[in-house]
Amino acid sequence: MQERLKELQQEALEAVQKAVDLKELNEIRVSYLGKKGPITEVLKGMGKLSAEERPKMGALANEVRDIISSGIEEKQKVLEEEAVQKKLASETIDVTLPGRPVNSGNHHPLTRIIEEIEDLFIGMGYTIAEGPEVEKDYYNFEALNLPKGHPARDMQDSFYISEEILLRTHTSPMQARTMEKNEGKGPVRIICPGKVYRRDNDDATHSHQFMQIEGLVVDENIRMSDLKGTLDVFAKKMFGDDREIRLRPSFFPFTEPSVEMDISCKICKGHGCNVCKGTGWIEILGAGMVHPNVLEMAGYDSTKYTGFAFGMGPERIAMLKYGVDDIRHYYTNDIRFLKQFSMHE
Ligand code: 2NL
Repeated sequence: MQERLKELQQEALEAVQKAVDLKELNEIRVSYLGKKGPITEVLKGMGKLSAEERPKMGALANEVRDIISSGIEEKQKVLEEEAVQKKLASETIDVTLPGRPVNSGNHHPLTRIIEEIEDLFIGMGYTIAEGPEVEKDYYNFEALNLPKGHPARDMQDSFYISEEILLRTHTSPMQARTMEKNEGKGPVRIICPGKVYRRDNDDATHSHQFMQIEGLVVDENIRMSDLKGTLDVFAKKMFGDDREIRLRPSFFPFTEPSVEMDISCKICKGHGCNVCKGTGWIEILGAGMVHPNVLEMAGYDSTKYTGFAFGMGPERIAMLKYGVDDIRHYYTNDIRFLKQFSMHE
């Protein structure tokens, strides 16, 4: 019996040594140390032994069991370590690989121009006023000195929702609303950016939906020279200190007098090129002194209060600043066009 136990110990330890993985090792554990294993089998024959030999044999059986058990445990540690090493080897990370680039977006060129203009005027004490794109005929036309039947209403063919409601054709209605809210008191200093709509066929220079940004100042003693100084600061900050401005007489129903502002052409320095069409000057915006009728309709005493206003198209400003040649680029969202503005942020 003693020999048989030693034999089993030898056999089991050899099998443990040969085990190649944890699964095989577990099978060995079950087959040698389990309830139906050979050691239990041997111990069943203990009844035939003398009382003297029985405890000795029991002790030996336990010893053999312990030896096999610790042999398995040791081998298990070795196999587990091997498994970890194997996994590490097959999953190595090359820390020198370059990272995957993150696809970052950027602001739309029109958003950038609008924010740049907003910041510039915020720096001069203006606040931003935004309002509805679906507007009452009253604020879009009537309050701006464009009564029903006025020829300028035909000039701006509009998208009407109903007889009295339309898509705004300019951002001026928001300025009329702000003046009305101020109940005849100054000062008003606002910038109104936003989408506007006109019934136009889209081409390189026309879009049925586009952006406008307007400014309005109303207070006592506001003069034409305030307008001119403001526009000069704007032109120099936006296009460069080396730019000159000039004002030409013009006409808008909501301003009197009305002007158009040009900036000197940087490309030919005033000598004439194809951007300025040989004139040396580039048209940038329209402006004027707020018409007394507009002030009165908004609740101001036009003998006491005066104001100036200006309006421009961010598409045109961005075209001049970035050299964009077709207004449709702004609205067709070709990623190759939009990506070109990412490095200027
Ligand atoms: C242009 C010209 C202009 C205004 C807009 C305005 C607004 C009120 C009162 C008086 Cl509430 N005027 N806005 C004045 C002159 C010109 O825009 O060429 N825009 C693209």
